[in-house]
Amino acid sequence: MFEDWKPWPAAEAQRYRDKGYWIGQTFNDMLAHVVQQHAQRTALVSEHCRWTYAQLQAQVERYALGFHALGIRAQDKVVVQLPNCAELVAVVFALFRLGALPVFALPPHRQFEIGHFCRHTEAVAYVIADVFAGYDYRQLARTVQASVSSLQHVLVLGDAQEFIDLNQMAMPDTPLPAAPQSDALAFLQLSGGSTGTPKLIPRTHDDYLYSVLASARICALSADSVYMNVIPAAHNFAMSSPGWLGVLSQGGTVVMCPNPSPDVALPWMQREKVTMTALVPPLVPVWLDAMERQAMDLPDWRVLQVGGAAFGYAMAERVVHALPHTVLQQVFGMAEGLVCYTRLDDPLEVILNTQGSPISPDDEVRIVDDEDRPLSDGQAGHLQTRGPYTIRAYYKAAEHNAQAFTHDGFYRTGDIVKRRPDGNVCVEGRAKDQINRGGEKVSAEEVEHQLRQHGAVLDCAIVAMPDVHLGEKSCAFVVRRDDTLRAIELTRFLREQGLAAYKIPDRIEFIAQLPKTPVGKVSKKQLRQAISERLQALSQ
Ligand code: OOB
Repeated sequence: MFEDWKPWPAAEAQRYRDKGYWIGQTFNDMLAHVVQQHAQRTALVSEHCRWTYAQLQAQVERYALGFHALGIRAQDKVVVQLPNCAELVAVVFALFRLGALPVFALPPHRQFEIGHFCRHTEAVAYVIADVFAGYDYRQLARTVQASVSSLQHVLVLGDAQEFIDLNQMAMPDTPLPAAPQSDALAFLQLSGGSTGTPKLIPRTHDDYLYSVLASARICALSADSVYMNVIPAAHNFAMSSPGWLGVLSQGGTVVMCPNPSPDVALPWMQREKVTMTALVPPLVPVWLDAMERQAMDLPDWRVLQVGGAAFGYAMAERVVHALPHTVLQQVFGMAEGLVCYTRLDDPLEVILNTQGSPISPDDEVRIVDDEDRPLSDGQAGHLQTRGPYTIRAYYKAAEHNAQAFTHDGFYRTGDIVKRRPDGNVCVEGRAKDQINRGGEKVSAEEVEHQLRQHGAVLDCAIVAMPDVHLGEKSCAFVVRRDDTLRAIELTRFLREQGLAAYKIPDRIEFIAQLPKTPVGKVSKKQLRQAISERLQALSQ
């Protein structure tokens, strides 16, 4: 059974315990501790509520009793797809309390992704909001439930229609079973992916709590911290780097903002006296422009984190000038584990030029050439990593695991980096077959596979193309069976397959045949060059 499987070899796990990284506590212990210390402080603010720690705990207990009464048990999987709101936090802690595993979906995911998560994990329940950003998730739940036999319950925040109202669950007075142990799996996180189907990342209480508490220290969080969550709360950056879990671990306040647009988010920053927030690179100029237009001053704002995708020197410099009282912190991380931060007291040169250094002294960073031979500092190569919070395998993906991890347990990140003699890492590029649309990751193979399902597509290849706003967008090169096939027909087809909108190619180029490398593989390098040149010619 997979559930008995331990993500780290026993000897390594013992080493991480002996070194004091894994402290034998769960997120339930963390919450109990912080509630005891800070019961009356504000834990969460969101569109419709403002909860103290005591109120958060009461909400967690209600949800845990309700889920238990429905029959949700330890190790059951529950797909959670909620916008940024206080209830998301309460649902997650309630599942932790039962030892059930949240499977974190993002709001843009549609039936292709949600169906896959539910089937792959044999999820018993699916938690959604009724409508968010104009989209009715109940319709999605109907489609998914009709095709996934394990899915017994759909829980809705808001108007539940025929489903269960999350806030009206029956709560019989039966005692809850024992809470899980710290070495148990806590949840399944989503991988950005470079394969045909999205992979799931199994994280334990021990390893994740370590990364959260160490991140909280690095970011100097305290009970006075007010962190605003504008990027999706289910993403690893927002959850744990140090994210809402880090802030809650210290008794601070988490402000759940449902929309990252400056029209919505900046007034929230002002009203709630936010001290820290995390953005993906494309949001940075949009926020700075809006602040300049409105001559807005945010005197409480101490730290701005930027990560998830490449953040250029020029924009980093603009931040430093535009926000003289705010420290910029670059963050380079991955849901599989390793997170690097520039430190708050680093020299400006480090903050502007690097993506920082790892959380843990025991994060092993190895930079190798194409043949896995180690390179020295200053040389750019493939980043491989192993450590106290980096997984050793994906969830139920034996075949893929054999390629994604080295025989000695290092994760092949797919990133091209170099390490400076001072230990800071600079991200130079990417070797994995992925497009990073300003932090949203698209697996080329996954979308190519879907495109090939169309009868008029003979072959296709998807590559990244440069984009001023997002850094990268996706371009699909398609060899068509006949000339009548139009790009719009292909994008409509992908949408009908239930693919999340951010995965739909931003551009489709028809081509007579795909260029090949000498060994006969599709040359994505040539395709990337072709589309960059074409875009450059068009812009002249
Ligand atoms: C974060 O996590 P994921 O799992 O969505 O994506 C990980 C990948 C990295 O392997 C790298 O390719 C890219 O996103 N990335 C960056 C970056 N931060 C992430 N590329 C260039 N510069 C950066 N600063 O994206 C994530 C998880 C935790 C904290 C922060 C980001």
